[in-house]
Amino acid sequence: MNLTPPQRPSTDELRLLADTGRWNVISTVAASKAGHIGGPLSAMDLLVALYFGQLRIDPAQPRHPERDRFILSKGHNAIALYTVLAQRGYFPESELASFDHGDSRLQGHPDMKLTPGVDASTGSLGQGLSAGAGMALGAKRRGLDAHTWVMLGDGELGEGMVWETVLSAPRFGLDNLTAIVDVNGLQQYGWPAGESDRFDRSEPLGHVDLGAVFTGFGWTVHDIDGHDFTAIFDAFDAAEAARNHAGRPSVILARTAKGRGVSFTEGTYTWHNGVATEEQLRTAKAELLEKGEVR
Ligand SMILES: Cc1ncc(C[n+]2csc(CCOP(=O)(O)OP(=O)(O)O)c2C)c(N)n1
Ligand SMILES: [Mg+2]
Repeated sequence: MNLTPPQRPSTDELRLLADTGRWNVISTVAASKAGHIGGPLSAMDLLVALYFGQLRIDPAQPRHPERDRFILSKGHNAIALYTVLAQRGYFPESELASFDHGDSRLQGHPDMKLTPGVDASTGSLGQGLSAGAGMALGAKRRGLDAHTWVMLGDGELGEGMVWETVLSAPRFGLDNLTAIVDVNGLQQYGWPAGESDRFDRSEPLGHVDLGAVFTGFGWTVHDIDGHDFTAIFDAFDAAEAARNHAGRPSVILARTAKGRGVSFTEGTYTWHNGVATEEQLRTAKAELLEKGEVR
């Protein structure tokens, strides 16, 4: 392995990157007139921490065989991944303006054949963890030290295929696999409910003790605040230290707020996806870029 982990930026630098990333998400989606907001904003701190402080990658060699892999299993959050890839130097930030155009490399869901830095094509929820387990198993069989990270949504955990891998990854001893669940407490609709409101918007997994479930299947669980960079890196360090030692995969249950960082998007399902008005863009910009102090 000749790729090394990046020098971790300071917390202030990470916050600046994340807030800029959030602004890129909401402004890019507004310009392209379609796209997701809530999940990209909840996942942004985790993505910035991964790409700027964790992954052993080289943007100049996106297909380096020994690189760490990252799979955004909740592929509808593609714009969050694109903005962080651009910030990290995989392609120019100006290219974000082409998001979701027919001839763009930046499609509405990630396409590994189009976009430098994208390791798996996703968008049909539930599939990324299986692909990640395959990559992790392949790395073990080839004697590569690469680590595979997979991010899932909490609503996505309703997909049965996720659980096939939750069951099998410990059996294969995949301690080089880490799942990150963005537990933002909201999915797109929810459980079927009454006639007046067709959907129960409460937490998709509010009735499930996720930590106990993953532990029961043989995973090591880290339950953290997904907006606290210290907690994020503590969990990353523990998952990293497990590689080639623990004999079991790790999962990070990252407690986040959907729509994090913008007053009118935070904590509401209505901004799962959406296009901000000019006035909303002004508000978001003021809150993210012009607040004059670091949160
Ligand atoms: C197999 C499949 N079913 C349905 C959808 C449509 N869909 C896109 S996002 C979403 C909700 C996902 O919620 P969650 O996993 O919690 O994502 P987040 O809150 O992080 O955006 C749904 C149902 C899909 N992309 N794939
Ligand atoms: Mg969710």
